Amino acid sequence: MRLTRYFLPVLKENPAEAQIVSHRYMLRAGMIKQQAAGIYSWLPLGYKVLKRIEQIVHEEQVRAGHIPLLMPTLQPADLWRESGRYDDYGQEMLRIKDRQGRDMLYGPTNEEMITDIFRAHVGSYKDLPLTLYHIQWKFRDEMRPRFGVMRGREFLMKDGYNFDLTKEDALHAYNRHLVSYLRTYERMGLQAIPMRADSGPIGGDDTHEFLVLAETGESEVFYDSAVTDIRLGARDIDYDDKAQCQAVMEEFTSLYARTDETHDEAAFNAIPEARRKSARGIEVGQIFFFGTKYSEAMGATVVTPDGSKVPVQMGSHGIGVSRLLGAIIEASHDDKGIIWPEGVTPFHCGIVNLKQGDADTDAACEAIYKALQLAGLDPLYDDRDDRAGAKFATMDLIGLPWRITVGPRGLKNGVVELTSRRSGVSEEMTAEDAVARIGQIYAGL
Ligand code: P5A
Repeated sequence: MRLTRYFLPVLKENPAEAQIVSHRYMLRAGMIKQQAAGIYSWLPLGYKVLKRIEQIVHEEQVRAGHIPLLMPTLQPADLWRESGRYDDYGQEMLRIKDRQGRDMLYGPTNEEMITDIFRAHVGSYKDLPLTLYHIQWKFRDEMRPRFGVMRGREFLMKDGYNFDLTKEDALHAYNRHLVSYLRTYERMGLQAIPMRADSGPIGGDDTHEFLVLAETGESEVFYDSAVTDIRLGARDIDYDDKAQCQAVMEEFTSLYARTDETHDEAAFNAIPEARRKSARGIEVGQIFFFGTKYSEAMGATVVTPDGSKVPVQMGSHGIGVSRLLGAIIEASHDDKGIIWPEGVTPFHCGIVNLKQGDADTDAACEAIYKALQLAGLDPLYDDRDDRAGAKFATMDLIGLPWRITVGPRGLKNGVVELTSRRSGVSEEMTAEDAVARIGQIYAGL
């Protein structure tokens, strides 16, 4: 993309309404625009990152054997009357009447609807196990929408639902989700720690939240610092292998790590003092096992091998897709702007032309731009007729992890400059080498 043809409405001033750095940078970098409290338009740059995040979520869900589908945002109230949650959900639910006077709602989550789909089409243990998921907009009329996309009223969630014959199988689904989530967050350059939590209005006893440690996080958390040393990394996971998934779950959840709702002072004090940490965190996901809570209320049964009928065992699992943009920026920025991890960056590399209009410099930039595209990469070429300082400031703000700077002085010596946004280190090399290096960096992602 050439910057002169793109839509990147960068703000020079710090927006007064933004209290935390991710919100500030998302507004300044022209990624989002607020339309009402907690409701945002996703401008091209923000939309690009959102799509990158969505793609990673999809890939890791499919890898775990989960099946995508799409349910609507609007739901009939009657489904929620069946589960008993229509009245329980209270003011957070946006209630709507259609022209026939029928009660509708903008879905805050989809347990009821997926249970309805299941009961309409599945009746036998032979069709299990089954996990269906979608990535869809939700609406929760939050009391205090704030911090930009972090606590929105309209927000994008990946929500998945497992259906199993036995509790043991449903717990395997729980573990499978836990492992796939770890992998998902790591691909985004994030460490998200599973912590024992409270199940709130979703229900059930077993639940973990995934927390990214950050001072601006809304959750208070308590943990053994040893938990921050564990990584999933590139290990090979067989998602059908119950023992392996269980072992990974235990590895990640045996050390003390809890949100304030389930915090246990005595257990916490049993940790060696130097490892006892209390901090704040951003909740980027949550997994639940709730057994037959919805299937019993809504008559979602399956015939077992011995011919009897039992309510299906279920759990639900959510990732805060739009919130993740905020969480990634909170975890990865400096005083000049965002620093995107390679896995989610909106463009792979920026190209800065230090002397727009100079025939040689323009030609060198064009050649690099084309070579990067030929290598399957998506560069952003700053071809504006502007000062070098202004171009660098924009690149630093929007946070592309790599920048190639091209100027007449370097070209005289046959070199351009390759700069890492994260380390700030620049290296001179030929344009061909710079393109090859960028190619190598992204090859494994
Ligand atoms: C699990 C999937 C559920 O709703 N039902 C379907 C279960 N869980 S949850 O924890 O309530 O939400 C899942 C994730 O969605 C994100 N989230 C939000 N993101 C932005 N703004 C909000 N107001 C908001 N509320 C929830 C969180 O990341 C949460 O973990």
